[in-house]
Amino acid sequence: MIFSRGTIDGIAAALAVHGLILRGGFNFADDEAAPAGNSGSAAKSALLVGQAGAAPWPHFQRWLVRQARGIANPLDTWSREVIGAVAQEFGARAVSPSDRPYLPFQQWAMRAEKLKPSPLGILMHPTYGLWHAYRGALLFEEEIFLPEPQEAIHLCDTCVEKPCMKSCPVDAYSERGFAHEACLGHVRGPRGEPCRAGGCLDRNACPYGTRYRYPSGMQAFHMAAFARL
Ligand code: B12
Ligand code: SF4
Ligand code: SF4
Repeated sequence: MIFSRGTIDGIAAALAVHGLILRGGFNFADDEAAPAGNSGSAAKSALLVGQAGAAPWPHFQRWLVRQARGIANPLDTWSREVIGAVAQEFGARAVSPSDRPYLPFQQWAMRAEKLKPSPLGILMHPTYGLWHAYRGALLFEEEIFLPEPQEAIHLCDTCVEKPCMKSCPVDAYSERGFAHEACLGHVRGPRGEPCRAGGCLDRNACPYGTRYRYPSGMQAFHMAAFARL
């Protein structure tokens, strides 16, 4: 397949039906250990698929009511299904952020959109703030031609107060990284209701991208998946 602007536009249109967007892409370097493409040969390029704000949430919810009750990892299953169908249509191999061994999605995202991590580990987007994520990637065995991503403003650099570092009751995020067990203990415990019901207090304290903030029901869903409530 020859990659043209039209192909990329076609992929974007097929994803938009599900509330998903293309999050940029890149070509693997010749000496890089790239994952396999469709035929099993090393992929030459990747397009990242993700979400800005809660856009896919209503699509996912409509799909979920048609599934058997208690389905495991429903958001991953939905993402694999819809991104897998787009991959098939365009001759790509779809991969997921939850595939094992983990693929370096955040490193890929830093290449594709020139984003940098916030103190929370979540990549900071100049428009969406902390309210965006990756749902998959399309791997191709051809190179793609995309304009070089523009340098993104890293909002954390000019954020003096850093409220995201001051709201967690157990100070789970610090310069030493994320204290996973301390967070889990609090979320599962008697005083964890605010995190369980409305999401991470540190993430919600960030003043940027608030227009894209996930609704509380969606945050509660992600928190339940994270803490296996
Ligand atoms: C394992 C994992 C975790 C582990 C981290 C354990 C650890 N110390 O590595 C735990 C369970 C703690 C975690 C939590 C969360 N995670 Co997480 N996680 C992953 C996952 C599946 C694999 C990470 C990995 O090892 N990759 C392999 C390495 C080689 O790739 P990498 O790009 O170099 O990975 C970087 C990250 O691991 C990062 N990192 C290290 N520790 C942590 C901790 C957190 C909280 C985050 C966000 C990143 C992070 O540093 C690495 C170096 O660049 C990725 C998806 C993926 N495939 O990358 C999501 C991912 C990083 N997580 C994500 C998110 C949003 C979260 C949460 C904030 C929300 C949620 N999902 O519930 C929570 C935090 C809980 C809270 N308090 O709200 C997003 C980040 C999106 C973004 N905008 O940047 C990702 C990309 C998933 C996605 N679908 O988009 N996560
Ligand atoms: S509160 Fe400030 S430092 Fe924290 S994520 Fe938001 S912009 Fe970055
Ligand atoms: S979810 Fe709650 S306990 Fe965990 S880091 Fe966020 S504020 Fe802290």
